[in-house]
Amino acid sequence: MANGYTINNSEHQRICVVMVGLPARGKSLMAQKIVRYLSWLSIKAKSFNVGSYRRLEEAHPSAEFFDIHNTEGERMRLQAAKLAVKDMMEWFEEEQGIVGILDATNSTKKRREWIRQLLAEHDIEPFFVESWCDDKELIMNNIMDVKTSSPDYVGQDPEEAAKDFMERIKKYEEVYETLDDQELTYVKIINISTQVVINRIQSYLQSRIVYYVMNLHIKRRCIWLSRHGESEYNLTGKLGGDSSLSPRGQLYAEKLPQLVRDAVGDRPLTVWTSTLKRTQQTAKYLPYPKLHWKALDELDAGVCDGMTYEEIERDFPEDFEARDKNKYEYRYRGGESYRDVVARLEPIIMELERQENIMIVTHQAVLRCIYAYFMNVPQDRSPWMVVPLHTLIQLEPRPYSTAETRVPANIPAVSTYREKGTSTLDK
Ligand SMILES: *[C@@H]1O[C@H](CO)[C@@H](O)[C@H](O)[C@H]1NC(C)=O
Ligand SMILES: *[C@@H]1O[C@H](CO)[C@@H](O)[C@H](O)[C@H]1NC(C)=O
Ligand SMILES: CC(=O)N[C@H]1CO[C@H](CO)[C@@H](O)[C@@H]1O
Repeated sequence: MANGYTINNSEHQRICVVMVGLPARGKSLMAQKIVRYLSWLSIKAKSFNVGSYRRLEEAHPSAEFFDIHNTEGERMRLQAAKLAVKDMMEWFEEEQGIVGILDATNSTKKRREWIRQLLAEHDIEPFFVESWCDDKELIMNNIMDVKTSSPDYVGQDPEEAAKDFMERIKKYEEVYETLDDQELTYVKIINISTQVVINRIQSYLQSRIVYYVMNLHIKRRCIWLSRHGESEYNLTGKLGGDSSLSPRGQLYAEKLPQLVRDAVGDRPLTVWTSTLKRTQQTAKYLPYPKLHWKALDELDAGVCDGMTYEEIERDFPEDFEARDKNKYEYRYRGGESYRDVVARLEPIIMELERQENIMIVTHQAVLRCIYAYFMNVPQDRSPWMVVPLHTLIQLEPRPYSTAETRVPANIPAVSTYREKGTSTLDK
């Protein structure tokens, strides 16, 4: 079975991304996004949050706990950091991890040196990622998010929690040393990418992570997804091709502007489609700027293009079975696999991270891959997800999850869904 990485990691490197930055600088959010992005690209990644280890011993510490002169607090924090590192090392060894993320404050040079040495002993490369910010408004917004969602403050008065949290930040500020160690590999993101400082980036994998975190922003926005309206091919169950919409697909295209207006309101929007007729016809009546991307074209079914599932099962039974066994890896003869689609979608995901409100009208397999990225759906499940025709999907990325709403257009369509392990013959 194919086991190649979508991102080239030919150096067989193991990297520990060490997050650096004061509280409320969006470190955990960044750590989670890096994990989600790399996992989507089949790179084994996991985040180890020191705070959650510390919480095992001290669930609701006060700001005093974070005072550098509080020896008991310092002992417990060091203990938590050690536990997190120990679990991470085990994960690298036992689960063949590639990118481990140490999500902690690590505010001093001394602490960074401690981690660097520890990693060197295990042949793991340290890569420091600092989120540095002195924009008061950004920090306040982050504090609001933290005090409403941090497990440290469950059940506490929000005002008190915010005050305590600001005290805690002050304690860290007293000892905080920003990254400027010439010999370390690091990226320092200042004021959410207003300025980015890069030092000693050495491998391809590191440079991909740098590129990714540079493109992140934290503005509120939504992404809307829709499959194209029912096509002529869908009526006959054929795959691929470049057919036009069926009459019911056409109805969906006509109803879509109202559906989108109700969801989007007066926010600015850009519509992306594939280069195929059925997505462009679906988006035809949407009164927004449009872009056509080749990368959004449907999964290429190769020699099976234009065939029905029945014909494939009859003519290429072993292919039909192989695809059923591992739909993510299966590559059509002369065509593509889901893994191939993910690889060509990477620039789309990068651009989506940079943009604000975007609507994408595309095809079933492509939509599944994009959806899997935002909703963190594992690869054994994503190719089997049900994405109905004639439905608008709204995704709203939030600090710790993505909220989803589905708006059906109530226009009937053939179901083109085939369940895993089912035959299309003799039915
Ligand atoms: C970050 O943003 C704040 C507020 O806009 C500004 O005052 C500050 O100078 C910025 N810092 C840097 C290093 O760009
Ligand atoms: C619907 O038809 C299009 C061709 O018009 C095809 O690419 C797509 O795979 C079909 N959907 C399914 C799941 O059969
Ligand atoms: C959460 C965490 O481990 N932070 C540590 C980073 O480094 C400083 C200085 O050694 C420690 O005091 C923190 O506990």
